Amino acid sequence: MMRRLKTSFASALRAGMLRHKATLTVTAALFAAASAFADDWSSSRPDGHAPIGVMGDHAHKTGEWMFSLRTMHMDMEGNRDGDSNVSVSEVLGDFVVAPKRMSMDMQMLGVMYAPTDTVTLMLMLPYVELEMDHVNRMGVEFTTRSSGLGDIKVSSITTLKDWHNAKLLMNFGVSLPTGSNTEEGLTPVGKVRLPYPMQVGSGTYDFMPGLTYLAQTDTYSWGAQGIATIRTGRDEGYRLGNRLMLTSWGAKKLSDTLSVSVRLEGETWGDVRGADRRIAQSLMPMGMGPFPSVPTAIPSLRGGSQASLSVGANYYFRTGFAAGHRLALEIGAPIYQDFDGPQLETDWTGTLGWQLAL
Ligand SMILES: [Cu+2]
Repeated sequence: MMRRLKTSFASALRAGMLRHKATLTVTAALFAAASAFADDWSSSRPDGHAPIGVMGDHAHKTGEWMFSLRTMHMDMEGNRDGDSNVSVSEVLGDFVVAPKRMSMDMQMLGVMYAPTDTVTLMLMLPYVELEMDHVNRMGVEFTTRSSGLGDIKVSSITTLKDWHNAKLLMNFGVSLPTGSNTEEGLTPVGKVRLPYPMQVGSGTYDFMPGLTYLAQTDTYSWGAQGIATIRTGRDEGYRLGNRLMLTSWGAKKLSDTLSVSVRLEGETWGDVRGADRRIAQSLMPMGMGPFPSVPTAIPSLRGGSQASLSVGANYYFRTGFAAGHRLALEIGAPIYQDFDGPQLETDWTGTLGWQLAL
């Protein structure tokens, strides 16, 4: 008996690479079949990460690191009060200066690390560039710009519940006041402290609690996330309004490397509390009476709500020199906007991202 076993073991060894290859193929086929039926939630597929506009959407396994870079662009043009458009001349009827257009660009470096299977830590380092075009009552057009390191966010993502094909995660983040909120810019009345939306940072410590839900089938995945931003204290005499964001998405896996997605996002945010005394709320043009300066400088004209729809694609490199790398793109536009206005309305947003887990 022993001899026969020994002989067959030896002949198995002698069979060498060919046999080994066959075994690997069978094992791989079994694994593929098992994963097709087991329905366990997996991040190793293109839609294993949410659309790139969503952050803190997934957890990692113990010891795993992930690095990401995102470039985000937002384009705003035209004013809106409530849910209807207002022209520049209507804005200039009530204010000395009217904003016409604004763009926001953000480059964001993200690092994730999982000390345990339950908890993933995340650090986000943004670099922000803002630009706003205006026109005043004299017809003079001018542009203000600000840029710099934004508010650094540290957060944790905790797995609360792990079903086979679904997960419930708890998000908790703190936004640190590393971004400047004392930016200045040149205007027709000289160098002034720029209004609230042109400041790079919030100025305050902000808490960001939230929940994320994820689910997958063989070819589809979907998820939902809600994150609140709760501002604390005041800086320069004010704090920005609190914010609530709810989003939900669905994705279809077209192949092992490519998935496409649609996402709905709703956001509501409050007015500025308090006021920065250096941001001029009124001006006296040509010796006339004080007039409100520009809508962006008025704390009670900052709140609003909006809903937007985005489409996206995730690409997950599985082989070759880029194996493990991810590229993703998402483009969105509002379907509803309602502001304590006038405020500039968003026309479109885009996010391009790269991710690598090690
Ligand atoms: Cu990650």
